[in-house]
Amino acid sequence: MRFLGFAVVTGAALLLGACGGGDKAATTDSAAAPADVPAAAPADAAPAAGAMAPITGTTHEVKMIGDGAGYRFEPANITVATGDGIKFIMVSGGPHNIAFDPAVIPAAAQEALMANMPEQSGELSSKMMLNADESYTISFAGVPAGEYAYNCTPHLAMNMKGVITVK
Ligand SMILES: [Cu+2]
Repeated sequence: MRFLGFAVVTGAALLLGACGGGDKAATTDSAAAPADVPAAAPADAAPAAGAMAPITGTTHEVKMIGDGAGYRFEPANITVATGDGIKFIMVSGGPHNIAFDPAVIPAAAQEALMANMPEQSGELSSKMMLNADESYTISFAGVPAGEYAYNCTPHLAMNMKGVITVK
């Protein structure tokens, strides 16, 4: 009876010992984790450079129209300052979208435009807009000065094109 009791106590002590060792290992792991955080932070911050740059200037409006006179952006040619935005408004004759041709947009501008175009349906292409008053706003903050030709993918053949000049 006494021997049995001793065995039980010893067994409990061993279990406690095992738990203590486990806790100690866990503590060591969590203590090591904070040391990894500073190293990981720059990697996490890097994608933020590709995050949308907010509009800091004027938001211009361009209407997207399809009627008896044809398919068009109005105005088709617009000049904005870096930091301005353009709100494209669906008026009639959709679906319309705003699509830049990656083949003719310089790399630095592509990167900025990609970051500043939410809900892309394709590379440098906005979502499709079918209903009147739907809109799509692109920020030109961080977009280098230059002339950027764009078109409406569904109506490219009908010459629905425009040029945005950023200066
Ligand atoms: Cu269109």
